[in-house]
Amino acid sequence: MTGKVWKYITEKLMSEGACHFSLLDPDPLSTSIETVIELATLAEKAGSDALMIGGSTIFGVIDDAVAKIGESVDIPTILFPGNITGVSEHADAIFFMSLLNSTNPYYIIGAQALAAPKIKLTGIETIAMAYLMVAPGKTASWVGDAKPFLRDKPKLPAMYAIAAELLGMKLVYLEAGSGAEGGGVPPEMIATVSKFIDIPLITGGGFNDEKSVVTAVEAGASIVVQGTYLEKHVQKDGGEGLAKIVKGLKKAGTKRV
Ligand code: 1GP
Repeated sequence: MTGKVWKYITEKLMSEGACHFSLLDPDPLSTSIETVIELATLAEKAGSDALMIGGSTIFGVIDDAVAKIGESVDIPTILFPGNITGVSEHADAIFFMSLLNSTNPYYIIGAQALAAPKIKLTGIETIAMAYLMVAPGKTASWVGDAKPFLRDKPKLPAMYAIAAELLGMKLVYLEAGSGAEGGGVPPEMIATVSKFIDIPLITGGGFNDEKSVVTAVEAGASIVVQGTYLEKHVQKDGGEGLAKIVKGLKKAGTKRV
Protein backbone atom coordinates (compact mmCIF):
# COMPACT_ATOMS: atom_id res chain seq x y z
CA MET A 1 0.00 0.00 0.00
CA THR A 2 2.84 2.39 0.80
CA GLY A 3 3.18 5.01 -1.86
CA LYS A 4 0.25 3.85 -3.98
CA VAL A 5 -1.84 7.02 -3.65
CA TRP A 6 1.17 9.30 -4.05
CA LYS A 7 2.11 7.38 -7.21
CA TYR A 8 -1.46 7.79 -8.48
CA ILE A 9 -1.36 11.57 -7.82
CA THR A 10 2.05 12.16 -9.39
CA GLU A 11 1.25 10.07 -12.46
CA LYS A 12 -2.02 11.94 -12.93
CA LEU A 13 -0.24 15.27 -12.61
CA MET A 14 2.34 14.20 -15.14
CA SER A 15 -0.19 13.05 -17.73
CA GLU A 16 -3.05 15.51 -17.09
CA GLY A 17 -1.30 18.55 -15.63
CA ALA A 18 -3.84 19.16 -12.86
CA CYS A 19 -6.15 17.25 -10.54
CA HIS A 20 -9.49 17.92 -8.91
CA PHE A 21 -10.07 16.69 -5.35
CA SER A 22 -13.46 16.63 -3.63
CA LEU A 23 -13.70 17.33 0.08
CA LEU A 24 -16.24 15.43 2.14
CA ASP A 25 -16.97 16.39 5.71
CA PRO A 26 -18.69 13.42 7.35
CA ASP A 27 -20.11 15.40 10.25
CA PRO A 28 -23.32 13.75 11.51
CA LEU A 29 -24.46 17.08 12.96
CA SER A 30 -24.81 18.54 9.47
CA THR A 31 -24.99 15.61 7.03
CA SER A 32 -26.20 12.04 7.01
CA ILE A 33 -23.86 9.23 6.01
CA GLU A 34 -26.18 8.43 3.10
CA THR A 35 -25.70 11.98 1.76
CA VAL A 36 -21.93 11.79 2.15
CA ILE A 37 -21.86 8.53 0.19
CA GLU A 38 -24.07 10.01 -2.50
CA LEU A 39 -21.74 13.03 -2.79
CA ALA A 40 -18.76 10.65 -3.02
CA THR A 41 -20.23 8.62 -5.86
CA LEU A 42 -21.41 11.71 -7.74
CA ALA A 43 -17.95 13.30 -7.38
CA GLU A 44 -16.33 10.18 -8.81
CA LYS A 45 -18.83 10.08 -11.66
CA ALA A 46 -18.10 13.74 -12.45
CA GLY A 47 -14.40 12.93 -12.86
CA SER A 48 -12.97 14.16 -9.57
CA ASP A 49 -9.61 12.43 -9.03
CA ALA A 50 -9.69 11.75 -5.29
CA LEU A 51 -11.78 12.23 -2.18
CA MET A 52 -10.45 14.07 0.83
CA ILE A 53 -12.25 13.25 4.06
CA GLY A 54 -12.15 15.54 7.07
CA GLY A 55 -13.09 18.82 8.65
CA SER A 56 -12.14 21.25 11.39
CA THR A 57 -15.00 20.19 13.64
CA ILE A 58 -16.06 16.56 13.73
CA PHE A 59 -18.99 15.59 15.94
CA GLY A 60 -18.71 11.84 15.91
CA VAL A 61 -16.42 9.00 14.94
CA ILE A 62 -15.44 9.10 11.28
CA ASP A 63 -14.30 5.46 11.03
CA ASP A 64 -17.61 4.12 9.80
CA ALA A 65 -18.05 6.91 7.25
CA VAL A 66 -14.53 6.48 5.88
CA ALA A 67 -15.05 2.72 5.49
CA LYS A 68 -18.40 3.16 3.75
CA ILE A 69 -17.12 5.88 1.41
CA GLY A 70 -14.17 3.64 0.49
CA GLU A 71 -16.53 0.79 -0.37
CA SER A 72 -18.60 3.06 -2.63
CA VAL A 73 -15.87 4.47 -4.89
CA ASP A 74 -12.75 3.40 -6.78
CA ILE A 75 -10.90 6.72 -6.58
CA PRO A 76 -8.55 7.11 -3.58
CA THR A 77 -9.81 8.26 -0.18
CA ILE A 78 -7.38 10.56 1.60
CA LEU A 79 -7.82 11.73 5.17
CA PHE A 80 -7.62 15.48 5.71
CA PRO A 81 -7.53 15.58 9.51
CA GLY A 82 -8.26 18.70 11.52
CA ASN A 83 -7.07 16.94 14.64
CA ILE A 84 -6.18 13.49 16.01
CA THR A 85 -9.88 12.60 15.84
CA GLY A 86 -9.63 12.68 12.04
CA VAL A 87 -7.50 9.54 11.80
CA SER A 88 -8.99 6.28 10.50
CA GLU A 89 -7.33 3.13 9.24
CA HIS A 90 -10.01 2.69 6.57
CA ALA A 91 -8.70 5.39 4.20
CA ASP A 92 -6.22 4.76 1.40
CA ALA A 93 -3.89 7.51 2.64
CA ILE A 94 -3.61 10.42 5.03
CA PHE A 95 -2.33 13.91 4.44
CA PHE A 96 0.16 14.04 7.30
CA MET A 97 -0.09 17.76 7.58
CA SER A 98 1.40 20.55 9.62
CA LEU A 99 -0.24 23.96 9.90
CA LEU A 100 3.02 25.82 9.50
CA ASN A 101 1.62 29.30 10.12
CA SER A 102 -0.16 28.34 13.32
CA THR A 103 0.87 30.24 16.44
CA ASN A 104 0.30 27.10 18.47
CA PRO A 105 2.90 24.30 18.38
CA TYR A 106 0.10 21.77 18.90
CA TYR A 107 -1.05 22.29 15.30
CA ILE A 108 2.52 22.32 13.94
CA ILE A 109 3.82 19.12 15.58
CA GLY A 110 1.85 18.25 18.76
CA ALA A 111 -1.19 16.59 17.18
CA GLN A 112 1.05 14.88 14.64
CA ALA A 113 3.17 13.32 17.41
CA LEU A 114 0.08 12.13 19.28
CA ALA A 115 -1.34 10.50 16.16
CA ALA A 116 1.95 9.18 14.77
CA PRO A 117 2.16 5.82 16.61
CA LYS A 118 -1.34 4.78 15.52
CA ILE A 119 -0.68 5.87 11.95
CA LYS A 120 2.64 4.02 11.85
CA LEU A 121 1.14 0.85 13.36
CA THR A 122 -1.84 0.76 11.00
CA GLY A 123 0.50 1.17 8.02
CA ILE A 124 -1.69 3.72 6.27
CA GLU A 125 0.10 5.63 3.52
CA THR A 126 1.21 9.09 4.64
CA ILE A 127 1.70 12.09 2.38
CA ALA A 128 3.56 14.86 4.18
CA MET A 129 1.93 18.20 3.48
CA ALA A 130 2.48 21.78 4.55
CA TYR A 131 -0.83 23.42 5.36
CA LEU A 132 -0.73 27.20 4.95
CA MET A 133 -3.64 29.32 6.02
CA VAL A 134 -4.56 32.33 3.89
CA ALA A 135 -7.07 35.01 4.97
CA PRO A 136 -9.93 34.72 5.71
CA GLY A 137 -9.06 31.16 6.81
CA LYS A 138 -12.54 30.66 8.26
CA THR A 139 -13.12 27.87 10.82
CA ALA A 140 -9.86 26.04 10.10
CA SER A 141 -7.88 29.19 10.86
CA TRP A 142 -9.77 29.81 14.11
CA VAL A 143 -9.46 26.23 15.30
CA GLY A 144 -5.82 25.99 14.22
CA ASP A 145 -4.72 29.20 15.98
CA ALA A 146 -3.33 30.42 12.68
CA LYS A 147 -1.90 33.78 11.75
CA PRO A 148 -3.42 33.72 8.24
CA PHE A 149 -1.38 35.20 5.41
CA LEU A 150 -2.62 38.52 4.08
CA ARG A 151 -4.14 38.06 0.64
CA ASP A 152 -2.00 40.76 -0.96
CA LYS A 153 1.33 39.57 0.47
CA PRO A 154 2.30 36.45 -1.54
CA LYS A 155 5.97 36.51 -0.57
CA LEU A 156 5.14 35.43 2.99
CA PRO A 157 3.51 32.08 2.06
CA ALA A 158 6.21 31.64 -0.61
CA MET A 159 8.85 31.64 2.14
CA TYR A 160 6.92 29.03 4.12
CA ALA A 161 6.35 26.93 1.01
CA ILE A 162 10.05 26.89 0.15
CA ALA A 163 10.82 25.93 3.76
CA ALA A 164 8.28 23.09 3.48
CA GLU A 165 9.95 21.79 0.36
CA LEU A 166 13.37 21.97 1.98
CA LEU A 167 12.01 20.08 4.99
CA GLY A 168 11.04 17.26 2.65
CA MET A 169 7.30 17.77 2.47
CA LYS A 170 5.60 16.45 -0.65
CA LEU A 171 2.85 19.02 -1.07
CA VAL A 172 1.97 22.59 -0.13
CA TYR A 173 -1.68 23.42 0.52
CA LEU A 174 -2.78 27.06 0.29
CA GLU A 175 -6.06 27.18 2.23
CA ALA A 176 -8.44 30.14 2.30
CA GLY A 177 -10.86 28.18 4.51
CA SER A 178 -13.99 26.28 3.65
CA GLY A 179 -16.71 28.64 2.49
CA ALA A 180 -14.28 31.55 2.02
CA GLU A 181 -15.67 34.53 0.18
CA GLY A 182 -13.69 36.09 -2.67
CA GLY A 183 -13.16 33.20 -5.10
CA GLY A 184 -10.43 31.25 -3.33
CA VAL A 185 -6.77 32.06 -2.81
CA PRO A 186 -5.78 35.00 -5.06
CA PRO A 187 -4.17 33.86 -8.36
CA GLU A 188 -1.25 36.23 -7.75
CA MET A 189 -0.46 34.36 -4.53
CA ILE A 190 -0.76 30.97 -6.25
CA ALA A 191 1.53 32.21 -9.03
CA THR A 192 4.19 33.55 -6.66
CA VAL A 193 4.22 30.49 -4.41
CA SER A 194 4.23 27.94 -7.25
CA LYS A 195 7.04 29.80 -9.00
CA PHE A 196 9.37 29.19 -6.06
CA ILE A 197 8.64 25.51 -5.36
CA ASP A 198 9.13 22.28 -7.28
CA ILE A 199 6.59 20.27 -5.29
CA PRO A 200 2.90 20.39 -6.28
CA LEU A 201 0.67 23.13 -4.91
CA ILE A 202 -2.85 22.32 -3.71
CA THR A 203 -5.36 25.05 -3.09
CA GLY A 204 -8.87 25.16 -1.71
CA GLY A 205 -11.41 27.28 0.13
CA GLY A 206 -13.96 29.30 -1.79
CA PHE A 207 -13.51 27.88 -5.30
CA ASN A 208 -17.17 27.77 -6.21
CA ASP A 209 -17.23 27.98 -9.99
CA GLU A 210 -15.37 26.87 -13.10
CA LYS A 211 -13.73 30.24 -13.66
CA SER A 212 -12.03 30.41 -10.26
CA VAL A 213 -10.89 26.77 -10.52
CA VAL A 214 -9.45 27.25 -14.02
CA THR A 215 -7.79 30.52 -12.97
CA ALA A 216 -6.12 28.73 -10.05
CA VAL A 217 -4.70 26.07 -12.39
CA GLU A 218 -3.57 28.67 -14.89
CA ALA A 219 -1.84 30.52 -12.04
CA GLY A 220 0.11 27.39 -11.09
CA ALA A 221 -2.02 25.19 -8.79
CA SER A 222 -1.63 21.46 -9.46
CA ILE A 223 -4.65 20.40 -7.43
CA VAL A 224 -7.85 22.33 -6.68
CA VAL A 225 -10.14 21.19 -3.86
CA GLN A 226 -13.87 21.80 -3.73
CA GLY A 227 -16.12 20.98 -0.78
CA THR A 228 -18.87 23.56 -0.40
CA TYR A 229 -19.63 23.46 -4.13
CA LEU A 230 -20.32 19.72 -3.88
CA GLU A 231 -22.54 20.13 -0.84
CA LYS A 232 -24.59 22.80 -2.57
CA HIS A 233 -24.89 21.52 -6.14
CA VAL A 234 -24.11 17.92 -7.01
CA GLN A 235 -27.25 16.34 -5.61
CA LYS A 236 -29.39 18.93 -7.40
CA ASP A 237 -27.88 18.49 -10.86
CA GLY A 238 -26.55 14.94 -10.57
CA GLY A 239 -22.98 16.22 -10.80
CA GLU A 240 -23.39 17.86 -14.21
CA GLY A 241 -21.93 21.19 -13.06
CA LEU A 242 -19.05 19.48 -11.32
CA ALA A 243 -18.26 17.45 -14.45
CA LYS A 244 -18.04 20.73 -16.36
CA ILE A 245 -15.69 22.21 -13.77
CA VAL A 246 -13.45 19.12 -13.85
CA LYS A 247 -13.40 19.26 -17.65
CA GLY A 248 -12.35 22.93 -17.54
CA LEU A 249 -9.65 22.12 -14.97
CA LYS A 250 -8.28 19.26 -17.10
CA LYS A 251 -8.26 21.46 -20.19
CA ALA A 252 -6.23 24.08 -18.34
CA GLY A 253 -3.99 21.32 -16.91
CA THR A 254 -3.27 19.79 -20.31
CA LYS A 255 -1.70 23.05 -21.42
CA ARG A 256 0.93 22.57 -18.71
CA VAL A 257 1.88 18.99 -19.61
C1 1GP B 1 -11.55 23.43 2.85
O1 1GP B 1 -10.23 23.88 0.96
C2 1GP B 1 -11.32 23.16 1.40
O2 1GP B 1 -10.58 22.86 3.62
C3 1GP B 1 -12.56 23.34 0.57
O3 1GP B 1 -13.16 24.58 0.73
O4 1GP B 1 -15.56 24.11 1.10
O5 1GP B 1 -14.85 26.34 0.26
O6 1GP B 1 -14.73 24.33 -1.20
P1 1GP B 1 -14.65 24.87 0.18
